[in-house]
Amino acid sequence: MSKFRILTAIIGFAVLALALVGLNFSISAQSDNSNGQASAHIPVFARSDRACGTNPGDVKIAEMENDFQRKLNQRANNNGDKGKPGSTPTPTPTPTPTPGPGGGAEISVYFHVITQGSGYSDGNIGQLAIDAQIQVLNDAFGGSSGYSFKLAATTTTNNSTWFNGCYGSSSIESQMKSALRQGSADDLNIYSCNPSNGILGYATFPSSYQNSPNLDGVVLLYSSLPGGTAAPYNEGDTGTHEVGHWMGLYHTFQGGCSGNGDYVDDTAAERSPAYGCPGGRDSCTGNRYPGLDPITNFMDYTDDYCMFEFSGGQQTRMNDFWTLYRAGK
Ligand SMILES: [Ca+2]
Ligand SMILES: [Ca+2]
Ligand SMILES: [Ca+2]
Ligand SMILES: [Zn+2]
Repeated sequence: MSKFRILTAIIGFAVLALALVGLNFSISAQSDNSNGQASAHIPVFARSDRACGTNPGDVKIAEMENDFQRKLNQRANNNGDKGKPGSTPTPTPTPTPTPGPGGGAEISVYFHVITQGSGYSDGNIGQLAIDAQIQVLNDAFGGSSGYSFKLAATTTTNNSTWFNGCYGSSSIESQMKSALRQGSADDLNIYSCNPSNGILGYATFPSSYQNSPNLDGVVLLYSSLPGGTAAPYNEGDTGTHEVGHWMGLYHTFQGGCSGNGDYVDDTAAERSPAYGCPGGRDSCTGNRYPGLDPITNFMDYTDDYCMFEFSGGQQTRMNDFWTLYRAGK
């Protein structure tokens, strides 16, 4: 390519980017009432709006990873070092790279629909959307991951406090989940409602179950389910993403370009969330950070159509968390 063509391409890209920013701004500015809907509960998402409420801080992550390593080491000691002379029960600092045994299971899903009335924008999403969400989970976690999801029960609760307060108030969250949660550590409880602050969903991590079993599960914006009104986040992959957290995964941009990132080796480091579907994005560069950003990964913030995969390392991590924290528990 000549210098002139490169320059032209750069200018073209800059113009396009500015146009997109402008578009974004106008959508955000009008999002309250420009879609002709009387209800304020139908969100219109600008491209930069995906927000997940599952954001553990460094201290929490260190706690979870320490606990995870302790359990991995315990398992390694039980399996490999039994009776070996000189083997010591104290945990070694080296992580065990062996993939988790087993992995894969049929997971019972308890789906809790929270409403504030009978209309769609009141959260009354209908059975078809729930069935479609289960199918999306099966497509995402089936195959080589080997997890399938089966709807065990659906509950519907008309409670506007729970519907609008299902995120951001620990007392409302606790009240709602304590009243509705079913099953044990290996059962998935999903709540559909209207989390505030543009949050599309949030989840609890496997290690949280032991101390807070009642809070275990996934909360989803009702309109993020397949066919919902939260475009471009309405193909059910908010559900996939949050169940990914529930299975032990962090965001692909966790930790940015430094440290352990998302604690998965085969997902390229990523400085910040990717929105839309920015092909070719490379936010951590140089020899230490080979590979383009994992924008097609379910654990990034891209549009639903753009995210379609978990990496092999993520599958291994999910298997380890499944067997150590959830299976049969
Ligand atoms: Ca990584
Ligand atoms: Ca890179
Ligand atoms: Ca997708
Ligand atoms: Zn998330």
